[in-house]
Amino acid sequence: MKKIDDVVPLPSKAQLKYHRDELAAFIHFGINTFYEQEWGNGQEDPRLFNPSKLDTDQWIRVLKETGFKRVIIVVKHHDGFVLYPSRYTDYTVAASPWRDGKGDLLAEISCSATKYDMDLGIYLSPWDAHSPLYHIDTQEAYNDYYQKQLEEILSNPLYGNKGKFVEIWMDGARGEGAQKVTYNFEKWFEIIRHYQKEALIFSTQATELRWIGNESGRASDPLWQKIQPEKLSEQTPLDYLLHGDPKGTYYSLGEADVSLRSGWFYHENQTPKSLADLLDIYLHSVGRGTPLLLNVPPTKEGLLSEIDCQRLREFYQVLSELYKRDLALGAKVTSSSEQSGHLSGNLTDGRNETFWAPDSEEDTYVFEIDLGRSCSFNLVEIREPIAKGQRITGFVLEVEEDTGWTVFARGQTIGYKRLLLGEVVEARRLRLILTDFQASPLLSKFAVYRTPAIMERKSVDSGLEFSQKNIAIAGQTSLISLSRMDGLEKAERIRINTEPGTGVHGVSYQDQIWDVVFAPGEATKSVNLATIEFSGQKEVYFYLCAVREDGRQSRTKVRVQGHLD
Ligand code: FUL
Repeated sequence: MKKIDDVVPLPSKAQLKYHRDELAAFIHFGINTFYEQEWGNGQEDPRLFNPSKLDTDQWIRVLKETGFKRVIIVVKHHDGFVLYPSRYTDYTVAASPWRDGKGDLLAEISCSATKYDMDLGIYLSPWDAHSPLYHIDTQEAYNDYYQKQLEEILSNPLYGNKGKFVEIWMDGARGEGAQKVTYNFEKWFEIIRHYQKEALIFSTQATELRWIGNESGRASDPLWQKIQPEKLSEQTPLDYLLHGDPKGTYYSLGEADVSLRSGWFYHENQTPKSLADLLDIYLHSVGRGTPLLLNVPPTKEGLLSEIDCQRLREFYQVLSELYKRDLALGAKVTSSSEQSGHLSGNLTDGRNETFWAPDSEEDTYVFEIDLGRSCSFNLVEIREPIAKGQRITGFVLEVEEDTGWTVFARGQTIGYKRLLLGEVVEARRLRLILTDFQASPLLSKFAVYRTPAIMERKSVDSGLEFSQKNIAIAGQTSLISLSRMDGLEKAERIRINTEPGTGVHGVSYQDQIWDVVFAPGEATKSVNLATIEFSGQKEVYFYLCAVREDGRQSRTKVRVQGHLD
């Protein structure tokens, strides 16, 4: 058997584990929950924090039962309020009436995580609006304060899943008016590595995990799980985060984060995303080879709301159903080149560890997969053995229909796992052509599924169109109109709402929901969209989404340009 060279950079053991975990849950819960706001200013009264029915067992149990493999708890958001009684600040749960000031939420969730064996991570916001030390004149003392909190958490055996954390989340956000404190990342990272050697670090720097560049939970194609370390900073262009770098020298796993609801914190008037939306997010995150970090915010009472739990159960059920029957399992695969010990049959042997490798250097590699009978399907899963490095950068997938070979899907990167959803086709044979690769390609899996009906891609047109996209200048209110192209004869109520992109709710735009009622014959309605004044050159975006009574949807991206200072 020929030796198969690795293509560096390679994922670490912990990064590989996160690839395989696929699903992580975020929990935003804190003083903001009680103020029903997204960002606090650090002056919120801790006496309002009183989750009367708090039950972290419920949180973890539901998340475990619905397929999540790790949970990241926000221990401190930008307001500085801390969920455990810290020695280094009194702005904590100890100043609240909850459990008579004797509570420790981090200890409670750790206990639940240990009980259900759920991996745990923490979010500890580097920007702290409450701390009087958060000022450039006292930044050394501030860095020290943050470091002590890290140490306090990471060295305590009562915290984490059996004392262990798998992830430390250092958010990059900082308010417009906030001091430009320079963080001592090197020192902080050192502390993390000292106490929790295996924990992955998420930050704006070149650490194991990077932000995927949007808050809509969607990765891109191409998606490279590597970067050039010197290009990562607080100013990294979003596009770089979104795609990674084909010339990257450092393995950087993109994490696609999004909230189940429009806010990160729970708001009574918001509802969870539809099941169809969640599945679409899944296809664009996990289905592009990168983990999905889905936020499920508990209510003021301290429970995951029943409607959210229900949505998670539906999500889990559809995914379980989806993977139940691989139509290509055991299928005969022929390829233009294969190496003994790494034959193309490895693609359909149902095992992720075995893989195909070519025997010769070619410009393209072609595989033919024979399902043995004509099947109807609409989803194909392809994997590279990512432990040996990411390689493929162009492919075409075809199916043989009555009329001959037609393209089912095309793409650039494959990575850990690529899911390709097309319209339902009826075929016996599929053909995969690898057209571009950085090094001799390898493949570990090829599977074919017929998805549950809710995932079926229908080529229906929403019949809706937004006017004037890319309109807003920070602080302006803009009139946006929505036109309907069909169903004019009927009265119809259409819900329009804002959804996060890279713009943060309450910072660059207001969360808004409009229920516009079209009268019979009426084709166009307008709404007033408010953006918030923020300075800085950066452009951010969010979405406007319109949903018709019959479920058809249309989305438009709204770009917001900050004011020049
Ligand atoms: C952002 C924060 O500003 C949001 O509030 C939220 O925590 C999100 C996950 O990260 O940068």
